[in-house]
Amino acid sequence: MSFLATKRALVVGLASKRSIAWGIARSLHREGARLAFSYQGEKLANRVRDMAAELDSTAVFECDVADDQAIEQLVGGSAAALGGLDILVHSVGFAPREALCGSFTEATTREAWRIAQDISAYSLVALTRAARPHLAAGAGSVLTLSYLGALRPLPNYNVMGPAKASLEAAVRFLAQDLGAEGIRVNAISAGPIKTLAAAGIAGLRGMLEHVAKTAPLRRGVSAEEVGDAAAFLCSDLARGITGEILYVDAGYNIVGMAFPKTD
Ligand code: NAD
Ligand code: 0WE
Repeated sequence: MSFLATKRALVVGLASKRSIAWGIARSLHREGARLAFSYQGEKLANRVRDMAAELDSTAVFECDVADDQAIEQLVGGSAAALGGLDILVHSVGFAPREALCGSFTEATTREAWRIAQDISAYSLVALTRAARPHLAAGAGSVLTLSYLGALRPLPNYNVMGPAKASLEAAVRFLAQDLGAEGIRVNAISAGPIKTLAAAGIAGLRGMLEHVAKTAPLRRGVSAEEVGDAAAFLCSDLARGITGEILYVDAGYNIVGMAFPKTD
């Protein structure tokens, strides 16, 4: 199909082959997009460089999204390497580990709140502002990753819930602000996937099993399925869609009450 031929994409948030960013990058590449990547911290440099090479990319930059100057250099370097930008993928989230277990009320410190909001939500605004002058007039697309905890309390997700709520509101404000320039801004709210960011979480296995029992499709979702939805949202096929949160979760979020099997 190659519905992303001619498109140039910057993907932020690649850490391993389990990363949702990897599923997205592979789908974008399959549909013909040219890619640039960033990674956080020197330790990831070689791994991300090797993964980028598998997708025919040598445009790889270090960027901690807490650093405004690093964001400017990343976006400038990527736009220079690709000759402009059409797509920005933001697949970054972080809160201090101590805040992600136990009582929300007790675990949510001022510092954990600040860090979660800064890295998980504000970074979308900062990256989008840096990308704005480079995004192709009339066809730019920005995509971020959210989770159901934005709307509903889930065990241990804690301070990340308000951070995702803030991220989803930022999607709507950015969409309204940049729509006049033809830049679309959307999010995918993915079901739980065993990535590095999820792996260390107590009770993750039980959550994956619960979703697989409860979701309308009676299974979880993969990073590849998120990647395919991302490729659509970032393409001209989705030119009428902006400010939207698209659920890629096997339908889990629509269930009101699960019915135990009776037969
Ligand atoms: P992951 O660990 O593979 O990716 C998270 C990325 O965030 C990593 O690449 C990490 O380097 C990056 N990151 C964290 N702090 C950073 C910083 N200061 N500067 C730059 N990069 C930083 O895990 P993932 O599950 O692929 O997460 C990607 C996105 O998907 C996150 O926004 C996450 O909240 C969201 N999400 C994940 C799930 C899930 O169950 N895995 C479900 C829904 C949404
Ligand atoms: O958004 C996420 C990942 C959030 C996350 C995870 C970590 C673990 C390591 C943010 N910051 C950190 N900081 C660390 O030090 N997900 C949707 C995956 C996830 O995270 C959970 C989940 C699920 C699912 C946390 C608690 C409960 C469930």
